[in-house]
Amino acid sequence: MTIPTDPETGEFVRSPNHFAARITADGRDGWPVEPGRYRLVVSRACPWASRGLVVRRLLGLEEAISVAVADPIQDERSWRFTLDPDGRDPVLGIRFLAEAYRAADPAYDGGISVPAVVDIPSGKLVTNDYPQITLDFSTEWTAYHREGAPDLYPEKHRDEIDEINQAVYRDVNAAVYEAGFATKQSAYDDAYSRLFARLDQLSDRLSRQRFLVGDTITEADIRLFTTLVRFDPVYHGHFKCNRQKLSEMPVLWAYARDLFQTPGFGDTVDFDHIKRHYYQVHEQVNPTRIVPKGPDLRSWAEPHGREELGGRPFGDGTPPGPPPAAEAVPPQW
Ligand SMILES: N[C@@H](CCC(=O)N[C@@H](CS)C(=O)NCC(=O)O)C(=O)O
Repeated sequence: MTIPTDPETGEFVRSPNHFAARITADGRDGWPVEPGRYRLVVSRACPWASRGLVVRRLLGLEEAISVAVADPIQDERSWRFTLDPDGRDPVLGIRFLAEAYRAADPAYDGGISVPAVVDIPSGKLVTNDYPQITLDFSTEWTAYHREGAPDLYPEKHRDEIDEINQAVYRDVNAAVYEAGFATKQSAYDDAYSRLFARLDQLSDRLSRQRFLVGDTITEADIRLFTTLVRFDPVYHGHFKCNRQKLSEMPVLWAYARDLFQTPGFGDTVDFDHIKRHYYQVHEQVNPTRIVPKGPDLRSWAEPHGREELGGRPFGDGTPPGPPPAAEAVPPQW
């Protein structure tokens, strides 16, 4: 995979999300909420797609929105369904996610990214607009949420959640990539500085409260979690985000373990997919494509002690049950 960078500044150039239609309760974009109609295509390696996996689990949308898991290793045609029998997604019947992009727009020649939501009857991609996908799961699919589903985007906290999400996107979610893909020292230095300054600030905030906003789990925690869980296995080494490991930042490490041990979070994480994707796909960063054996993952199960800060993880709701058997990830250690 070629990593696009600006030759002048050495900065990573992120490709825009081209397909931004929304699936809504009123169907105003032509895509109404309808259980069984849409397939969420993910890679368990991808932090942006993994948000969707977590939100879908927490809200109990597994029956309403099915999921396709792509092979963590892309080839030159991008994401492929080589984990499935005959290398085809059993529901969409396609071998490459690119086929759904082309079905939606035959002239499209941009990046093929996950997460992607595909309309099963037509085989067309509806959206790859990942920031909106999870918010719409929370706000448009309410009729199909499980009983006891938490409110991950509560009205009274939306401004605060949006503000934190913006900072976390710029200085954490995206900054790790900008550090790792930089081709000039100054671009790397800038991303590294922003990342650790923001992590310090988040750590300070989370030393006083169990979750980022209010006293329950929200969309803001999910977006931070998917970067933190990849930190020691990938970003610390492969992306050179190495001032400290996550496991050397006590507050953030306990916060990440708290979420990991919450049903709906850790049970979506596949460290094998995560490590193989980053170390094998980014040949510019890791030309030998060797996948490191560490770190030892067993410490993710250690007590976190965050209950002392109070908080009600699911608010007035309840945790989800175990994942459907077909979606269970293998034991991680
Ligand atoms: N287009 C979005 C999608 C999220 C994303 O970057 N997904 C990655 C996997 S972690 C991907 O599918 N990359 C392939 C590509 O964009 O061609 C973005 O770049 O902001």
